[in-house]
Amino acid sequence: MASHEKLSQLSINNDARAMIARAREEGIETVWDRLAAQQPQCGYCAMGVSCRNCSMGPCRVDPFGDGPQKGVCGADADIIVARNLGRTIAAGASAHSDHGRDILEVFAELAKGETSGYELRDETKLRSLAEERGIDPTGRRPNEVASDLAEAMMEEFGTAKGHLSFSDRAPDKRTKLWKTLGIDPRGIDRENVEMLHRTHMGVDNDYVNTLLHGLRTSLSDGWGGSMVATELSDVMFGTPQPVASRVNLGALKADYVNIALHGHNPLLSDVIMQAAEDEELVARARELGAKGINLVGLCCTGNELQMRKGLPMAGNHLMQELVLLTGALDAMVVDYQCIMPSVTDVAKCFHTEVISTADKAKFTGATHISFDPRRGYEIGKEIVSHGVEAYANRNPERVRIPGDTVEMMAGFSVEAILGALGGTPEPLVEAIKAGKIRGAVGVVGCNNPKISQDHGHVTLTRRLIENDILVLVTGCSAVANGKAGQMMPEAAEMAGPGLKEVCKALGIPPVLHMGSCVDNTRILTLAAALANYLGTDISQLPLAGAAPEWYSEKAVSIGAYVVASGIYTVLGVQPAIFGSPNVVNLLAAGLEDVVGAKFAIEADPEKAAVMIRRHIESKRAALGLPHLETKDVEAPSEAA
Ligand code: BF8
Ligand code: SF4
Repeated sequence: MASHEKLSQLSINNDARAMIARAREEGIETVWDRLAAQQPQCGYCAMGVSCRNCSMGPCRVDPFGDGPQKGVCGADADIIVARNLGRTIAAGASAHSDHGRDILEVFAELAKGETSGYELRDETKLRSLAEERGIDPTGRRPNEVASDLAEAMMEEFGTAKGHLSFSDRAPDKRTKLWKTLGIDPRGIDRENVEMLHRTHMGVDNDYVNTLLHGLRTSLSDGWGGSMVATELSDVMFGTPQPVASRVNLGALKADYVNIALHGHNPLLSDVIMQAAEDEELVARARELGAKGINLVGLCCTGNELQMRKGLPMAGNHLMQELVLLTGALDAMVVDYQCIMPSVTDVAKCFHTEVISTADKAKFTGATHISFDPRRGYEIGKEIVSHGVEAYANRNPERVRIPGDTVEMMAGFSVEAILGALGGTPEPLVEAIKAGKIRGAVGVVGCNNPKISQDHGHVTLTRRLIENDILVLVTGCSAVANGKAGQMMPEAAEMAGPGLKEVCKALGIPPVLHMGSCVDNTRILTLAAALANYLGTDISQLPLAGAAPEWYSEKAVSIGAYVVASGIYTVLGVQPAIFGSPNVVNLLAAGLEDVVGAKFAIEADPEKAAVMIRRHIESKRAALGLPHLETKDVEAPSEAA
């Protein structure tokens, strides 16, 4: 059952390869072994034509026409594929939006003075968010403003208001289009619940109608739940500013207590960072023979802390088992999302304690310490103390930390980017008009063991910057690009001449870290600001999105809201839609006429780069800007 592929086929990173080799030596199972054991994966499921929405089923439709063409209820491939995709979007949007609600609830309690370990760190942003919702902050105390803001935001989760205020950030042309199409999101929870309703047997039996609601559901994430998460996290934990950081398993230190913060929500991890500086805890670590306490990040909780505090990152999604294999991790603290159930199994092979913290995300084999914002700091200390005590059980002979860290820069919030440009989008717009920067692309999303780890992110990003395209990264893509050394100001040398000149003038890298996956909303906000500045729609700008190694339902929701917002998006992994040619045609072609953007699917990042460059040049041409002809874009990249 073990995977016998060459290490070089599994990851492009040396430290990952070293730890996969160790897992093989010691007979410890990892994600790659389990992927091999699952082969061949179900072809019906891969094409999206299996359904178990009711107990007349489960059913499957034969995409090649020999077997049944309809489920027991009569649903055909179009209906089944659309329903499955709709549910996938709803699951992803729900994950993001429930994260947003968790932040909002603590924000509301903070406003009432009922929390420990939290502050309103960005009062400027608090005031501007209040004003955006028509709440006048003049002469009022910050916590009163926060209280009103919390209440106004809570209304947008349900149906009380019927409109999401953040969607007003989008250009008028876009919001009018959403209304005309009937996909203007009305409430964050509402759209998700309605998707579950529509996909119950015998409700929405028109695949186009179901998919349009899929777009509306995703918009309730991008311009709703995720945006609430990003903006309130900034108010509570600080709006990111450029900060130096590091990445790789080398972020672990052999002579320190090492604690990894894994998951997505900064609510607890932020107080843990405060607690790790507690003198008593540091003294106890020294008493046990450690030099101190070292925290490292994984996945998006790590990104949140790296963006605001420069926390070093141990790695992205596919590093979560491998970080345990160093034998140097004393505790892995998890909140929720993207945490493989297998981490407790791997941890058992070492001394590492896995500590779960969210009551909605428990793990068999983990120690559960329930998070309570009223005792945030105290709980943070309790968790760090577990890590410190676990250090006593570490076997130094089993410690293997491969390689060193790579330097990277993080912290590019919209405020930081516009700040670097002198407070207005004008210099960026001028650089785009002049062709120094040809366009901008969000390269985002996960790792997926079906693709050599980080190959998609790093190759695509490299080809884009070489061709003067600014790249904005979030989530696991940011970590991948950091490891590849593409996120330091010096990486400007890898960029084409125009982008290099702009990056050098501003002292920024050609690949900008904009945060965690909920922070993809920063990309929406920036795109909207550019479009509004030019008095045009987002779909007319030379922009694109890409998710070269996506795996999660959240990534599907992100892809859908990016396209519904008018941005062409290329996926590197096939979604489960190929059992319905009609659905494929709608998503990869027809949507262009509906929302002004569409999906493309291309597994080879070299080809994806060419597709994106062509798209950007065509948008430039339509705007009357200097552009390249398609044949010039066909040419292989000079630096390749
Ligand atoms: O939210 S990029 S693997 S860690 S889903 Fe998960 Fe994908 Fe990473 Fe962050 Ni986003
Ligand atoms: Fe089968 Fe229809 Fe039930 Fe799905 S909803 S399991 S296709 S009968």
